[in-house]
Amino acid sequence: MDAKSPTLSLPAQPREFGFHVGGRWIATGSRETMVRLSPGHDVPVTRITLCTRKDLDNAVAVARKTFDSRVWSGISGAERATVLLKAAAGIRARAEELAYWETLETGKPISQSRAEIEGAAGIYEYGAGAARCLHGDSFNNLGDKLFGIVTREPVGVVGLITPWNFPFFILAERIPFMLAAGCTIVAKPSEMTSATTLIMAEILTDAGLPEGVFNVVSGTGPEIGQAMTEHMGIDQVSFTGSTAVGRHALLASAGNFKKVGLELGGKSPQVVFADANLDDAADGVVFGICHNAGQCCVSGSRLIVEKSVAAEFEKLLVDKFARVRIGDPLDPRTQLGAIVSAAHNEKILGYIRKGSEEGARLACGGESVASKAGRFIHPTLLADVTNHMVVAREEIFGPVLAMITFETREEAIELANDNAYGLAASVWTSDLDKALGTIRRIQAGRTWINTTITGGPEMPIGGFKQSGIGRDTGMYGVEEYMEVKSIHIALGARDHWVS
Ligand code: TXE
Repeated sequence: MDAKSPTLSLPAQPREFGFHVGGRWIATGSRETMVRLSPGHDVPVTRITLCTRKDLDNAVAVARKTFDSRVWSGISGAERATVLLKAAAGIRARAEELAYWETLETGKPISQSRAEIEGAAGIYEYGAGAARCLHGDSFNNLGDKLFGIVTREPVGVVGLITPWNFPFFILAERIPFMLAAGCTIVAKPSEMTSATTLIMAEILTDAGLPEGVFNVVSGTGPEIGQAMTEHMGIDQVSFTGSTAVGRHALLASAGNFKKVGLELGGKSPQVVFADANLDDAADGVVFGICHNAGQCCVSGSRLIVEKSVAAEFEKLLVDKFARVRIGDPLDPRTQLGAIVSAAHNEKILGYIRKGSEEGARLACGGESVASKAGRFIHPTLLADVTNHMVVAREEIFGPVLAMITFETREEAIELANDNAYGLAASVWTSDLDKALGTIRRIQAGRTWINTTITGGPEMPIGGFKQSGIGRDTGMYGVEEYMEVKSIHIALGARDHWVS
């Protein structure tokens, strides 16, 4: 594999970032830093500041003061929308820069980064619309002497903790909704992928967001992330990451009973019935496990296929997996990029070994791609898997598909639901009754019929069971960052209690 991109070159030296609080860059100074190596090239690409707890306290104080000043929460939805639309334009103007740094830090293909940046701009535009659509309820049925109004108010200061798999896109699935609601934010990106979150702070400032509304404190999870979940000055935490750390975040948030939104892991089923268009289904299943090298919370990692077509479907998958273009993430032709870190790479390969030990049959893949630099794993199909094997139960978070067969629809539903996670699911069939009848009984927050991993900001995301709490995006995503207040208004003369 050629490690050198035909179109984009690697940076001569790592780009240095300070951090961004109160609408301004703050220089690293004497703080420690962390250098990020590009997963596809093993070359230093960014240098990130490891902020201290004091930096976090300062950022929270700024966000609090800004919230209380009502400079953002007190203006109209129309004014908030103007800023969000300018932010979308700012993203588009810097799209190529954002895509470049996103690919360098994550190892994802540049074509994918470009599509995500464009998609993210659209989410800010949706957020602008949402800011103007917020409304409450009124109750005219409380009798002639009482009238009720229900309003929504921004929750306050939100702590936003994001992961490394979709640093910019996940940010876009949160920020516009928090801002539409009128909240102020302190964000902490994954220490592996902070660049585009920091750039976003600059874009928002340039778009006219008042200083102190959006603040970024870079640093590690155990230090800054943990401190955020514990922080008494934060009203709500939005955490996206592993289920283990999510549980930890929930417990740590109990200090001031802050609201907690969690989007966690998944082991999402792809249910393929014999009457599906098998070629389409195989293409969708391959995309669903290869997109972002299987490092998506909604990767379709458990294939549940009807036994009568299992052999034919397996052949289709093996053929398609072999044709997925693996390579330099900076090459626009690449479809499957690098694995985010050496430790994660080892974890994925360990799961593949575990599958073989448990009796799964390696139908294809199973090993690293020989390359001069970076780390890549061939798309892997583990066949003859049963639902109790570790490879069918745990989130592998790599291009590794576990194939399980079923004979009846009841069995398919049972297999799909027999897992601690409930983030996403797909069903493939040409029978609409069967499709809806099945999807209605699968415990998952984001589902698809005859497609996978697609959608738009209108549609809510989030999980059932151990995949999380709460919903992001859509109008549900704005409400997530608001408190509900009931206002009771007395009408007419009071009937006195004291006679
Ligand atoms: O996630 P972490 P990691 C899953 C996936 C992956 C595994 C581990 O299975 O293999 O998680 O990935 C911050 N308090 N997902 O280790 O540690 C951290 O700095 C508060 C699924 O990268 O959960 C980062 O910003 N925050 C997932 C964020 O949490 C803490 C996406 C996520 O990191 C913290 C990523 C702490 N104590 C991984 N410790 C998805 N749902 O898409 C760390 N963090």
